[in-house]
Amino acid sequence: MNSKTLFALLAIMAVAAAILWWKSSTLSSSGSAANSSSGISLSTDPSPLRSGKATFMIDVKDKSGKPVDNATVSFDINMTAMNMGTQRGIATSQGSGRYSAVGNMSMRGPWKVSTTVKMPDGSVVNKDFTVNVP
Ligand SMILES: [Cu+2]
Repeated sequence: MNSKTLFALLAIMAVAAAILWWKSSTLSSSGSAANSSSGISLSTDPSPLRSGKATFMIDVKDKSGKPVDNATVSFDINMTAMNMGTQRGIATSQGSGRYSAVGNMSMRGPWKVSTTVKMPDGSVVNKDFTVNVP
């Protein structure tokens, strides 16, 4: 195999890997990188989501990447395109910088999970996530 063929193969593999990675990342954050100096990330159980009850895990880190335990994490869950009623409250601290909230995904489609995190130093960080119920 000459080096041109090898390069073409490597390029194809890189594209395939990128597609797989894109397909496996079901969560997309709508917060821009510019306003996320502190880290707020979201994961779900089940993942991917299904219709019905779901647990949202919100992980909070400070600017140096350390988990933040004494934050107040408010959440608001609704569909992106219609008002499905109010599902909001304060997420429960689980330790290690993780906070959990339960939502009821009563309809398939795109949902928005808005989080507002009040850090122990009093600063407030907002971050919205879009999740899909297939
Ligand atoms: Cu709906």
